[in-house]
Amino acid sequence: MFQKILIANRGEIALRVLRACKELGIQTVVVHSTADADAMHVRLADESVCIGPPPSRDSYLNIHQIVAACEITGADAVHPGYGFLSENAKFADILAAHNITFIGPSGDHIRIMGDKIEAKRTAKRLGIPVVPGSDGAVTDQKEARRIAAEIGYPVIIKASAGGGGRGMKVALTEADLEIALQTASTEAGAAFGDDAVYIEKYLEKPRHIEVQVFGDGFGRGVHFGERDCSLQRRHQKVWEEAPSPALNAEERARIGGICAKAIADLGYSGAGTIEFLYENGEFYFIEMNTRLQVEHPVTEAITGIDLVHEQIRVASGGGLSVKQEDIKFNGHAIECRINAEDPRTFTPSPGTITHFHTPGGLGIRVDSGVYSGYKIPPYYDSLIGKLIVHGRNRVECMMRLRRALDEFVVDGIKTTLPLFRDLVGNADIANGDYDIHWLEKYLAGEE
Ligand code: MV4
Repeated sequence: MFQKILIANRGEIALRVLRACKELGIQTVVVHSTADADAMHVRLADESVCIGPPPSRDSYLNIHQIVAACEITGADAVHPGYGFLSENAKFADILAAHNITFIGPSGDHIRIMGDKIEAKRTAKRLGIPVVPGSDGAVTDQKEARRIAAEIGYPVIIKASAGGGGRGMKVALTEADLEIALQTASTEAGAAFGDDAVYIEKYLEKPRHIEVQVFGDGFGRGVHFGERDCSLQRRHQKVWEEAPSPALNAEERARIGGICAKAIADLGYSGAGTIEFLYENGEFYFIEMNTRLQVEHPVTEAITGIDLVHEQIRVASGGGLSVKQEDIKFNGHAIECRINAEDPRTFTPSPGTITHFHTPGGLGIRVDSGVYSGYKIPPYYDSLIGKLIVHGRNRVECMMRLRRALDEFVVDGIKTTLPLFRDLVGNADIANGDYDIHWLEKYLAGEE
């Protein structure tokens, strides 16, 4: 097991990882920018190293500073959290070259999944169902027309170097195809330095369902069920839940089994998320994330398993603490992302939190790095905390969520709490009846 882990992140996830390290008896080092000297995780860590000024590229993305901090403090592993360097293959390779363990998959696995064409090809080879479309990059208009005619309109053009909603264009008919292909490719070249694009059948009303997987690094793979993350705004998740209100146990076991086997065959190590669009009872792979995700606590709530413990165990060569048959699903969990933003316009609202009171009681978890008197710096994303609620079933979970939202107090800044108080009283949400477009329509006043 590791002696000392360096946490290369900030905010609630840095605290989340720090807690796991403490429980495992592992020493902690945090790196932080000058803007985060007052952060909770900096206070709670055994050691801290200031690695630069507020802009991320000069601090949380500065690989050389982070490697230097490892060497100065004698850290034997790095946990990257999510965002920042968590899916940076070069970072994983550089740490390996310095005999420091990256708590995550190999640089090669990160690289494969970062290239969306390669990821899709790999998924298909491993027996994961994918969205019908081109087999690889599409360059000329004639080929594009042939593929689109074959799969049928509407189609979507996606950048291979994109992901997470960046660099996509929809063509409703052949009349839109030429411009969609041209602009998608040009924009991808400008944004990512890679103009490769591919074509898929455009699914009009899917849900976003993702499967939590783990590889143990010894050729075994397991799944921890799915999360439904359909409630998004501009590709930012707002509300996530597990299990998905749309799936039954049979569908869960089937798609979970496919994903676990794929992870085993890939020889993957650590936590991963396989993302699907789900429509008319069918799953269609879109992307794989090679990190721990923001919404991992809903999976922890329904399985009772600490996923950060598992990441650390796997990275240290100790394997997973559970086999597939030990992973049991219990009840229902919902996560609300509390952002320092206007609840209607989503304009960031940094500043001082004058009063912070979190809800408690059975089934309530709050993951947050903020406190009364804390000043939110304007340089980073606006997530200030996550409310995760668990119940024996979805109805009980929603009852508890409504009560917990009533108790939650954040004064001094605007937050997205009022949005959740609206959502928890909405009939479609109560019925679990929503797709990936529901939230944007609701915010536009159409639902
Ligand atoms: C799609 C799609 C419809 N059809 N692919 C957006 C983020 C990126 N991960 C994939 N995305 C989509 N891919 C096909 N073939 C619709 C979306 C999409 C979306 C997906 C998940 C959650 C919210 C979304 C909002 C708009 C579009």
